Amino acid sequence: QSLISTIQGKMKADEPVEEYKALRQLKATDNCEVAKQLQNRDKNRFRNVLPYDNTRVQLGEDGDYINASHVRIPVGSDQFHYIASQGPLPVTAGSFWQMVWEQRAEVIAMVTLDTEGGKVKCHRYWPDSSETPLTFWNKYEVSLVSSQALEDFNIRAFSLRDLETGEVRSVTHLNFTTWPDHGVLKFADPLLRYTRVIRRFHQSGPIVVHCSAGIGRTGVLILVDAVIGLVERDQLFDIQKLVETMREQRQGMVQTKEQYVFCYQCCLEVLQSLK
Ligand code: PTR
Ligand code: PTR
Repeated sequence: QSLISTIQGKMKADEPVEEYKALRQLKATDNCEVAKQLQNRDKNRFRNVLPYDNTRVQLGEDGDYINASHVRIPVGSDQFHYIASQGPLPVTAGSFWQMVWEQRAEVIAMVTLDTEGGKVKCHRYWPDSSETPLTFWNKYEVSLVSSQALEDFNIRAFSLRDLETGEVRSVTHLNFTTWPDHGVLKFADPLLRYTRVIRRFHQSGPIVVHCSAGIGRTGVLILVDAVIGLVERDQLFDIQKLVETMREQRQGMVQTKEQYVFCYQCCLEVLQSLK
């Protein structure tokens, strides 16, 4: 209750805007050397959105490169574990499925369309028909099991098979379809419904979240999901601190001022819905 009035007071006084400005002053906490190596350059969708060396997701025994970062939010002595990733490129789709496999992710939350306004935002790294599985590197086979289109998001069930060992796992793909990049949603409600579905499918392992660059919309979604988790565990939270924690692990998380204010709106609605 007091958290609700604190948040309402801050929003009335336009404090989130000031907080966001302060967040922009944060210094980089690490280098992005691996992301900049010559052999990895083409694996980045944007030259200016790179993972830190320390928190990047490492692939295989050699620690191969993908533009994705571990984002851990401390919760008491425990933590929520997310992976924030760029939208796969044609050359990184195999690495993406390798990451999903190795990290034992059960849920992929995709918060972009593959094309927006005629521009490709993300490579379609999944099969559209159950008759045509996709295979990457003769190692990972992805088959569509079922798909369901809802108003603001699509739910797809995939089976992911390691062709070398024959082991099969289920992966749920939740694609939010009504959120343009750099933009915000008018209402929090569709996103809150979406996070509820994420929580229904997620049992263990990191939740893989990606948009196009993997910082703006991805940042908002992780923040809102973490806040719901914190509230459910009766923990207090501070939005500015949370974004700071996220930005220490991946640069630019919650990219714009409007997205930051939208986080406040979502958190307020989460708290109010509990009353
Ligand atoms: N949706 C989550 C919840 O159950 O509250 C929040 C959460 C996210 C919890 C990640 C745990 C997470 O990571 P792990 O599965 O690694 O503990
Ligand atoms: N070069 C682009 C820019 O700075 O605008 C990179 C970029 C693109 C950053 C999209 C964020 C973007 O949004 P999102 O992380 O939500 O895909």
